[in-house]
Amino acid sequence: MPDVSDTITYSVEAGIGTVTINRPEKLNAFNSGMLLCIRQVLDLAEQDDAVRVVVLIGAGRSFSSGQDLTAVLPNDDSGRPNLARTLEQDYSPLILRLSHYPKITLAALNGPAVGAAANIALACDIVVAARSSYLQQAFVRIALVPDVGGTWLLPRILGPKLALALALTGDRVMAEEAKAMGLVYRVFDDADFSTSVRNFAASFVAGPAMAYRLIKQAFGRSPENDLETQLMLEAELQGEAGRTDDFLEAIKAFAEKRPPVFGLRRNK
Ligand code: LHQ
Repeated sequence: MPDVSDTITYSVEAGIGTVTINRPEKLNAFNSGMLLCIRQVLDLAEQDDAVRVVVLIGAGRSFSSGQDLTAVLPNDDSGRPNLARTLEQDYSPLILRLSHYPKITLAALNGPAVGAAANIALACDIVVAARSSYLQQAFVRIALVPDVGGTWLLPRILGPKLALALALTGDRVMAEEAKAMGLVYRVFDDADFSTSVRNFAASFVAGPAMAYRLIKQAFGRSPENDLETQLMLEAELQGEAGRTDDFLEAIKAFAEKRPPVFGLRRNK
């Protein structure tokens, strides 16, 4: 297994690539190197055929407390922090990478996901959360603007009023409430959170990898498309899905009244 860094660890087991944000003494606050490391690990996981799903989780009692507020940040000419540069260099490439990532990504909120971390979690395909965890657009509490894609994603998930209210108040949204809002897909009990996450992630391992990839493409491009364009895209992607060995197997399994076994031959 690659020894990525102390603060970002990576392991692969039974088709699940697990990226752990591992700086528990700072509640997994991000610095520049950690964000770069996550991108490098995503590259490794993409290239590794054994990895079918990538899980992002925190070590200890937090998912992540967001940007490390004690890190030395670049300054502008006047000597004030140049947060735009931090975003452009460290965060935006990660968000874009996640939004175009071909394999399934799961954010597993073992604890609070605050500020930038909340929006990194939401950039993953599916968010699952421990019952005691929460998401927080905490930016306003330190006189900042939601970033890391929050102002793009939140209105699309929640609608404009609720998204704006969360941004203006910086209120914590507990796991069950986040589920009711559509931010979180499943809430698991804290006591067996890691087992529940593993079982949930495992449910994708034996699934149709190419269909997952194509589904992600369809949903990824939907926001920019009108209906006609999206219908054309669906036809194109479905055309591709229909040519896979997995689809042939599914039809055969249906006729034979048995569950399909996907991935028998490698689909490109
Ligand atoms: C931390 C942090 C942290 C460093 C806890 N940094 N040490 C901004 C700038 C540029 C570009 C990118 O985007 C952003 C957006 C952001 O993400 S801004 C950051 C947003 N996050 C926050 O504002 C959260 C700050 N943390 C907190 O409010 C609290 O720590 C929470 C409410 C998360 C947890 O509180 P507690 O459970 O009471 O834990 P704690 O505060 O005692 O934290 C434990 C340690 O972790 C402590 O260190 P220490 O050495 O004193 O034991 C904290 O200083 C450290 N820590 N968050 N973001």
